[in-house]
Amino acid sequence: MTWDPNVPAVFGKPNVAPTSVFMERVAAVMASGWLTNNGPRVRELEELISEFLNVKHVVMVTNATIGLQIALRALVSAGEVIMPSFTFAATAQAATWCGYTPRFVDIDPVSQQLDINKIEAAITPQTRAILPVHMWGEACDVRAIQDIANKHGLKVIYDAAHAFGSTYGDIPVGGFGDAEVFSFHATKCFNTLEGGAVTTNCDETAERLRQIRAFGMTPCGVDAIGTNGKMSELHAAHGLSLLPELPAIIRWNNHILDVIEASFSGIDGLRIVPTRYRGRTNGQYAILQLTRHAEQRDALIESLNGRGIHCRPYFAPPCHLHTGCKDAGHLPHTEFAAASTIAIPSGMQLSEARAKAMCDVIVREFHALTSAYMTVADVLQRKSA
Ligand code: T4K
Repeated sequence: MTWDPNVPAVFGKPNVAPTSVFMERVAAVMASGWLTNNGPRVRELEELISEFLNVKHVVMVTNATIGLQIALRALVSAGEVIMPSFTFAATAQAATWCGYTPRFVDIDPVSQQLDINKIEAAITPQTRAILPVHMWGEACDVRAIQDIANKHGLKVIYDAAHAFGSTYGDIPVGGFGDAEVFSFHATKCFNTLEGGAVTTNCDETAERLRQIRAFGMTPCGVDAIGTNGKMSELHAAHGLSLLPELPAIIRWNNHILDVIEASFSGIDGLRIVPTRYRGRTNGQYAILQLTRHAEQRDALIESLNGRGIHCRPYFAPPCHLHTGCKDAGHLPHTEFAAASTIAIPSGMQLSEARAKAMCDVIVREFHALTSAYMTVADVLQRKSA
């Protein structure tokens, strides 16, 4: 099959719950007279997710950004938090919003995850926590990270925004470190339109998370600085209606990722970032990297967008180059990843044949752009010779 640009594919296209199932729940919520603040659907979803992730406590929140803030507030006192710079702005902003200082560490160029060999050199007397990201759904090296944290007396909070349904070996992401934070934004394979969850196996942490989620209130008063991180019943209703579909979504995502990986295997200058070597993942992300000719990344995105393949650069610029964070110096692997990475369409919107046809277009456009570039470069070289 050839690619039809009139039937576009979109990075981030939401998975939506079956409309009739969702609308039935919406009607029940509206008739119930209980719309938010730890309502029955939020509690039901917390229970189902707790079972799914095999973790003791699940605290639903309005989004992962607020979830990260709540987890940091619950676990960390003022100081520095070690994290990757190659991540969504939310990871760093959650820490700065709470008054903590991000200490950015470079990534491993293969996995695009926080380089565990560089963590210890970044630890100072002010360091309080490590905030690694299960990048693109691949679980971090949780054992190595926990060893470093134990040795230095640090908390570990995982940004698990991408990793709902992923595993480390056979163990689901959700119970590692002191807490893990998931995003249930519309673009995630499982979503509550906007939403997220903080998970932990610690009773005391869970109690604190719940308290901070609702203004720091206890039955007797207010004894913590809290926020409003409560999820509404309508958001939970979407989650409840989509959750039964998740196993099929994960299966198909992974099948399409197989097709995409096979299509780029052996193509010089392009690779798919590996995401399935420490365990299983939700298969949601197909992340393409230009290992050569990264200067053509934006031109490639523009050309693909014009052909109905809607892609995005991530995460550019990386966090250490954001306003207010420009003190981390040079992080070479992070900067190269930010300049060379493209999130391409994947998952439920693609059939096998469409996935293959899409990849063929990407390879063809890459070759067209880079051979043109080589010609110009050759001309310039010849002129200067
Ligand atoms: N930590 C990490 C590592 C994260 O990646 C994220 C978020 C967070 C923390 C914070 O999670 P939340 O606070 O959001 O729960 C998107 C998502 O908004 C964001 O959730 C996600 N990560 C990030 C990787 O991607 P944008 O600004 O690129 O999203 P947006 O809304 O422009 O959507 C991207 C594409 O998705 C669009 O170009 C088209 C498609 N799309 C999007 C929406 C919302 C649709 O087709 N339909 C839609 O309704 O950040």
